[in-house]
This record gives sequence, structure tokens and C-alpha cells, in this order.
Amino acid sequence: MKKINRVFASLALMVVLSMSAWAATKTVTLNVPGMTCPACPITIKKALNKVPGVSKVEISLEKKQAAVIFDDTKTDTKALVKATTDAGYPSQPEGEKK
Ligand SMILES: [Cu+2]
Repeated sequence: MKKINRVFASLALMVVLSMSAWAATKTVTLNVPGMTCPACPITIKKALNKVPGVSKVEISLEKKQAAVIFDDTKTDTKALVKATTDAGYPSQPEGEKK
């Protein structure tokens, strides 16, 4: 039993180590055209911070953009766009056109 625990522990450790090696912090800039008044960034920031894996949100009302730093093993751009959209602010990743 002890041996199994040790094997399991080292396996778990390996998983943790490889995950941290693979985990990449990404930054994405979202264009949020519906951001029109000083209250909007607060709502958008709150919505983005709720997404698991998001570590930082910087919002520029002037540029109507939200810069999001996130762990790409936990979330992705699609989830971030969904979060702002669900909050009432449809957004688009910068550089992507639809
Ligand atoms: Cu507003």
C-alpha cells in the first residue's frame, strides 16, 4: 500500500511538473465596441475575472479594448469572448475579423 502511494505521489508530481512546464500564460486583446461609458469597463472586468484561469484584466475605455492575461490550459479566447458577450458586451479578439 505504501509503495502504491509513493508511485502515485511521484506520478502526481510528474503531472504537476509537466503541467507547469506546458502551461502558457497568454495575453489576448479583445475589441469591445459596446464599451461606451466609464461604467462599462467595470462590468466587463468583473465578467472576465470570473473566468477560471484569468489572472489579469486591463481595460482601456479610450481604445474600447480589454487586455486579458490568462492560463491557456484553463481557458481560451473563445471563453473570454463568451464571458463579455454574456455580460452584454460582444467582443472580438484583436486581429481577427469575422
Ligand atoms: Cu457603460
